[in-house]
Amino acid sequence: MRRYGKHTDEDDIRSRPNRKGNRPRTHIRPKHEDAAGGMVLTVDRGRLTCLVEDRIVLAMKARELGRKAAVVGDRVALVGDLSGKKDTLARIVRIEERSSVLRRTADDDDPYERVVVANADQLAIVTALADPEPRPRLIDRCLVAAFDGGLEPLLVLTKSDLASPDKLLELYGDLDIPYVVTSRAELENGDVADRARELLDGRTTAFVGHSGVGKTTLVNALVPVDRRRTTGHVNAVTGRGRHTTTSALALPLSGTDSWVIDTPGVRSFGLAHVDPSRVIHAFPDLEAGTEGCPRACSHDEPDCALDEWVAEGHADPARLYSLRRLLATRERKEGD
Ligand SMILES: Nc1nc2c(ncn2[C@@H]2O[C@H](COP(=O)(O)OP(=O)(O)OP(=O)(O)O)[C@@H](O)[C@H]2O)c(=O)[nH]1
Ligand SMILES: [Mg+2]
Ligand SMILES: [Zn+2]
Repeated sequence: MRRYGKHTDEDDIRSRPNRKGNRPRTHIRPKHEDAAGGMVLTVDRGRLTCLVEDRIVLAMKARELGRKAAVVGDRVALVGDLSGKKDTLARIVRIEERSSVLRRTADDDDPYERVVVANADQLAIVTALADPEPRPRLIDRCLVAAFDGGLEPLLVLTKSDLASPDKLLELYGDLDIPYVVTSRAELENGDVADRARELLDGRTTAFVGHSGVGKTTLVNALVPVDRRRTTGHVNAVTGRGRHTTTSALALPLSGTDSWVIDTPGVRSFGLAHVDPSRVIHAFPDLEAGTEGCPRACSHDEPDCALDEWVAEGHADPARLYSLRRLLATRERKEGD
């Protein structure tokens, strides 16, 4: 598995620090043994906000990192002014190996792969039960990205004050994927925060989903008041959010060793980087049924054992439809 994307958000940003007064360049690069460790909290146009010990330090990528981009959640090594004082800028000289990588492409045929978040343990796939309408296909895509990137999935179904979770839970409730259902009232009286904390405790959780599903609202209910971010409104006509959140941000949960990472809403979750043979892992209810498949089965051919598996009632036909649709969109786009 390729651990780093070739193309990243930062590729087009060529940092040109003020050359004047710089030390002459040598061919022997220092190893930066004295560099301090930090964590990237957010990235804004080439400026990375990092947590170094208990200080917030603004930094930029050192030229020696080349095209490699640091993303939210990355553990990095920094040199330079680490005081965190106003108008100081440190340099990131190393990106440490990542324990997980959440990647996506804008579309299935888009080679421009971006790393959304690094080192998260858990992917909270946030879906509103209404306003905007739930779209299981996005859930399936996020599940694929989670399994592929080494994150454990968590389903978060929001706005249960507007619609019942029953239909979605029929599809996803038995998959051994933990889930939480939230509502406006429970967000406000703190119940959600208590229940969610158990699932978030000691881990780093990235929240993803369509715009307007309530990612930021939920994250705000979890973090201390002074850390809260702006939330948006869902357009009454289109039923879509307004993409209120524009950048990913890592926030600590108080009193625990846990982080939540709020991310901007996505329209789609392209999976061009995922090998088709790995897609089935995100469908644990179907994976068991592939034992009877011919070798290298595409799962969309006459001898595929999944039709029988579903006919025998082992899995919901909608799940097989979703798997095939996902595989088909990927294949068609890859073929041309
Ligand atoms: N009725 C209801 N509304 C909610 C709930 N949770 C969030 N909302 C509302 O949904 C709207 C969008 O919430 P946000 O938290 O900004 O959504 P988001 O997922 O962060 O959206 P982006 O930042 O655009 O990706 C706001 O008006 C929230 O008040 C809920 O449980 N019930
Ligand atoms: Mg938001
Ligand atoms: Zn098959």
